Amino acid sequence: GSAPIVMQRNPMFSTINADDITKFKEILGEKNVVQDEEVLLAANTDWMQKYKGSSNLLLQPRTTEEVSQILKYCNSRCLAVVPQGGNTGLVGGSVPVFDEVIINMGSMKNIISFDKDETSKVKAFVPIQSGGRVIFRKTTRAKVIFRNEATVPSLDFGCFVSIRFVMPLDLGAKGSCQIGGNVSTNAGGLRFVRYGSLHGNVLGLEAVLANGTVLDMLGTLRKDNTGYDLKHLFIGSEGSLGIISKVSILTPPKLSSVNLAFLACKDYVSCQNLLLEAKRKLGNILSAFEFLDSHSMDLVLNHLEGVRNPLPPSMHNFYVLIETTGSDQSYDKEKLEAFLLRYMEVGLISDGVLAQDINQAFSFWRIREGVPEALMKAGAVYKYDLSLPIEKMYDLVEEMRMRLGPAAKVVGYGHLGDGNLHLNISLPEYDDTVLGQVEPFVYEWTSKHRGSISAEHGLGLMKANKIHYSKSTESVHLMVSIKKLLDPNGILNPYKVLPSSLTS
Ligand code: FAD
Ligand code: 2HG
Ligand code: ZN
Repeated sequence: GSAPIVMQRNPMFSTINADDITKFKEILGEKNVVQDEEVLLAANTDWMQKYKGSSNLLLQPRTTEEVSQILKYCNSRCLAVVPQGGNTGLVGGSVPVFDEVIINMGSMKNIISFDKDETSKVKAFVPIQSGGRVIFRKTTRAKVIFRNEATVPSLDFGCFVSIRFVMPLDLGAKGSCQIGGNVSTNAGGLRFVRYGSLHGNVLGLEAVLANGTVLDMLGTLRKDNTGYDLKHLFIGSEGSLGIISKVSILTPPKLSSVNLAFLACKDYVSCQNLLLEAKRKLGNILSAFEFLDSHSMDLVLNHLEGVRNPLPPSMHNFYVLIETTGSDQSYDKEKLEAFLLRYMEVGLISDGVLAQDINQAFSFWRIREGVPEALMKAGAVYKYDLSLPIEKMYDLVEEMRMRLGPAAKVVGYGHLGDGNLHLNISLPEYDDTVLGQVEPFVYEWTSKHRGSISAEHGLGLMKANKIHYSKSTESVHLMVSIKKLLDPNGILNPYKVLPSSLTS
């Protein structure tokens, strides 16, 4: 069963009628106004199969102009909408709560242009990625170097946009998620430790406001201090302020030398110290530092086919993936090997292997990236995506394990290099008694340690009413004012991000 959501539909919103359908068909053409039950069932259900809406209508715009016309009409009729990308979000933000119109962005996937300047920083208007492949259409501008279909990112180390450049973002959902969804959630992912936040990597964007106004903020400059930098409002606003229709993003050069180590550590303190040393000793070649506990490893081994632990069976409590990316294969490899040897000698590393080829590297990544999928297959799951001081992070996992006893599997993994813990509680089925033991404890604990209750997934529906654990009353009120200014009828992704009591 799914988790029940006790909430009232906002009666201010209209319901779809035949005239609306006619109007949408006029704007989009017959086939992009979707009422097919099977398609709607999938689009109403989130990736975890936990949140389910009951929308009867999905719209597929192909251009900014179409998005603008749809929103203008919905706003005039007070029809609520939910923008949807790849529907891989983990906080119930990408599916309707009631009968909101689903605006699916999957058809907007063109690369508009691709430039490289002398310093070889590359700016690209990147499309929306979809369906397991990045589809690159030929475009009109001369500098475009992509052909129709470029690399399949899920088979490679990173999320490559071409032979020569990489996306500064990589995450387990790369086969399905879309750039628009990534930017709307300000996704973090596996290379954050190297490339940093999308707030730094997104150079510009175009957004369509609730009333249909198109905001062109599609700059490609690195520096631009002319007034308030409005694009940042849309990065991470989870579809509540506007629909992102275009993005320009930095794509750093793809470096030829990538090395990946899969390591075991006896305790959390060793992982933590290893991170400090890695930042110091590997410096700028460090491109990922991820961890998982043995409970996460067990889940992956039990629920995913073809996955095996590359290290001989032993009582390892933690696993760490360290990736380096640089430009000199022999130098980088030597550097990493020397690092591993040294920290094995002093006991921070108990065992480890270095990937010998791309297939092996892929199989190591599969273990880490497979944890969410294994958890989903294991049954019901409560997910907490927390930023915490690194030295305190795993205490929470242990306290939670003690608190819940053997009835629940409590697992901890995540982006250790960024202080981002993924605390997951796995149960055969959803259980309100267990949930009552977990919440508000987990939020209070996080707040007490001045952490964030959403490091990278957003607030969505799950945590809209929990924002005060991480943000001051004054900040929340300013957010509500901004929401009301940009979307006075509240049609954009209602019930999400901000507490409903303040927005409706
Ligand atoms: P959706 O899920 O469709 O939407 C997410 C939110 O953005 C919704 O609120 C939606 O309304 C809004 N939205 C979507 N498109 C637009 C648009 N064009 N304009 C305005 N609003 C829009 N997240 C991380 O941060 N790091 C990870 O490492 C990571 N790993 C993941 C691994 C797996 C296996 C899965 C299933 C998810 C993972 N996620 C991760 C969460 C999720 O993939 C990201 O949040 C992703 O960025 C969502 O993109 P999407 O296209 O699927 O968006
Ligand atoms: C990851 O890093 C994702 O694997 C998902 O952000 C985290 O499932 C989760 O809690
Ligand atoms: Zn993550």
